Amino acid sequence: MLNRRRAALSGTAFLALAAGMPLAAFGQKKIVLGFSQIGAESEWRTANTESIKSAAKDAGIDLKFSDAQQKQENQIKAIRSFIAQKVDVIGFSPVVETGWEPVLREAKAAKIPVILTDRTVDVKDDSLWVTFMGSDFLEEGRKAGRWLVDNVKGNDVKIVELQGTVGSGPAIDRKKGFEEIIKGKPQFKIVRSQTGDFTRAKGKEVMQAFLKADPKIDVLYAHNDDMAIGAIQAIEEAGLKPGKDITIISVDGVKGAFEAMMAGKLNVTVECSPLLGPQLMATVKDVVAGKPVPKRIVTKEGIFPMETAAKEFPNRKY
Ligand code: GYE
Repeated sequence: MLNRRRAALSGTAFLALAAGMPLAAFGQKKIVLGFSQIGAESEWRTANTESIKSAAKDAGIDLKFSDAQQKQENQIKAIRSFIAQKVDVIGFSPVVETGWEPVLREAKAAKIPVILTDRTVDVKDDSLWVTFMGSDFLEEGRKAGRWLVDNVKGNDVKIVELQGTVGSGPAIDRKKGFEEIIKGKPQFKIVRSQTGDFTRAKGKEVMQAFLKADPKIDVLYAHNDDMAIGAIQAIEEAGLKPGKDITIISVDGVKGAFEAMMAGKLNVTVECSPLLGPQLMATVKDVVAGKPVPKRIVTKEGIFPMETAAKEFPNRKY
């Protein structure tokens, strides 16, 4: 019996079996995951990349990682190269929602399963991807809106909005969720709204322009913490007090936001966890093993007002 099995196995595999060890521990072919990341635009993204890289290592998965520098064309190129390399699974975080059909069809034709993390795609045929894991951005927008309604009083509240990357899932849904809550409450008005591309530099630049156009601003709603932090600089440079003269609401919950809250410069952040790595690796293994996986895996998250920042800060992992 042993001899027959030995004939069918490689030398190291036979040794592994004989020693009672799992094959994978003895250099059996590792799962190869090609992952196309959006870029390094924010603290959130940096934490997300770190989570994916360290989880791949811990899970013994061979990760081919590619940074698209916020460009869809680079992501499409990366995915095509993963297909050419015949990776086992492709994972990616789509920078924008539309325009993915052709490349996803190529992956399907090559029988390579695709896992979406963080952001989703807008395609008609949902057999083009296996699962989407990440946050509920619409709900994050609603949480931001509810905090506003509960905490900011007045009958003429002027709001400026810093949107995320144009066409991205979180920018579309964080706007929609927020608007849904203030709809029918005429005291809340979004007077200006522009993209800051999820970066500090752009957040600062656009906030400067907002202040120049009309400094009478009561509230800033920023689709992420980095833009809020950039805007805080612009507000201070304009001689105003962020967190007091202008109430600031943002999303993500990165350490930089907690520091700003502890300094009294940011009023609230809605949590959005970037720590998707371990869940991604577990799902990659399930997909390769042919196990069924849920079509949607939603990240659980909360909301942190300024008053809770100092207590919560030591617990923050990103
Ligand atoms: O909020 C922002 C990042 O897609 C949830 O992208 C992510 C967003 C996050 O650049 O900071």
